Amino acid sequence: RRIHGDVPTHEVSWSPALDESGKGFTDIIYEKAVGEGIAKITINRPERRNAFRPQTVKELIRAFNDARDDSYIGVIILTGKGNDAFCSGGDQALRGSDGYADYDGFGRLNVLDLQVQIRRLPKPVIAMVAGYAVGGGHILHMVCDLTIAAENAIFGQTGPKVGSFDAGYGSSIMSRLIGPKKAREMWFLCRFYNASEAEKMGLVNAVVPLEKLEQETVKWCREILRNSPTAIRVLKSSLNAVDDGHAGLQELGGNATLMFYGTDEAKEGKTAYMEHRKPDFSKFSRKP
Ligand code: S0N
Repeated sequence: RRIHGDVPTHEVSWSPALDESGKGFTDIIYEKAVGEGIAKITINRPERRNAFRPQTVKELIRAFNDARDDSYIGVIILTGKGNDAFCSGGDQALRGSDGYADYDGFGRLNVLDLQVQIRRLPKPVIAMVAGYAVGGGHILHMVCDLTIAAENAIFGQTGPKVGSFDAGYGSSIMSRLIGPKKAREMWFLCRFYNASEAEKMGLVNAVVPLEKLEQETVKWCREILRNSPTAIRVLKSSLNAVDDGHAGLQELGGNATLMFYGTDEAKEGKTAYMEHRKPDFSKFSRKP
């Protein structure tokens, strides 16, 4: 017996979205699918192969926060504008001696905050990759939960070529994904890998023709959306827990607390406090 029928294949219709500040975006496009729980965040700097500057990252953080807080949204797509690049990493033109500087002259590496945000976000994030995902852009796709790649996608690290490196998630998660030897190869040699090589390495979940990229990604979103949001939420945090150390356990533990609050046992504790009486936990079994 099939639990679900076929995944709907109708075309998705995107509508522009804002966050609670009501301010628009310059470096990204933020959209939500009409009538379904999908948000799409697009890095919109195609003339720079979607390289990010601090402003881009600030806007990405705002959009991801909004998608997290919107209880109607269950899956988030991260992508880049155009077919040439998902993201080419930090904007090298703005790189100074203390990170990347734009609007106020201070250097920043705020993409690291974005990486953590995506890992902790209690909803799946899918990287939809056409063209180059290189440098810090490659790391962004790796911290996403799933990656759907177009046949023209190219993956690689460039840091050691341009005098930079990501010794955080960019190294540890890569090693987990493709194994320690291959991770060393990717970082030490700075080779580029095509989509089918990336699929064999375990870097991506699926490779599809470029013209089917969004259709296929939306199909994966719809399949996820049919499943239990709480199960997905807890699974995401449990899949990350070991690698994310105390912060990973905190996320997983937070989910346990969240669910415990819904039980009569937890409610008895709160109610007793509010009623200025001793809690009576005697009716709750100590399960084996
Ligand atoms: C992506 C590549 C391979 C595309 O080649 P293609 O198709 O031949 O296009 P180009 O002609 O090279 O590029 C078109 C225009 O876009 C500009 N451009 C491309 N990438 C960037 C970029 N990253 N920064 C600024 N400009 C970029 C080109 O200059 C060109 O413009 P015009 O026509 O005006 O010259 C190819 O473009 C390429 O190799 N790009 C550079 C890739 C790269 O080295 N990226 C930086 C790697 N480092 C990081 O990302 C570190 C950032 C990071 O995540 C991080 C992590 C941990 C700790 C710190 C950091 C941190 O933020 O530093």
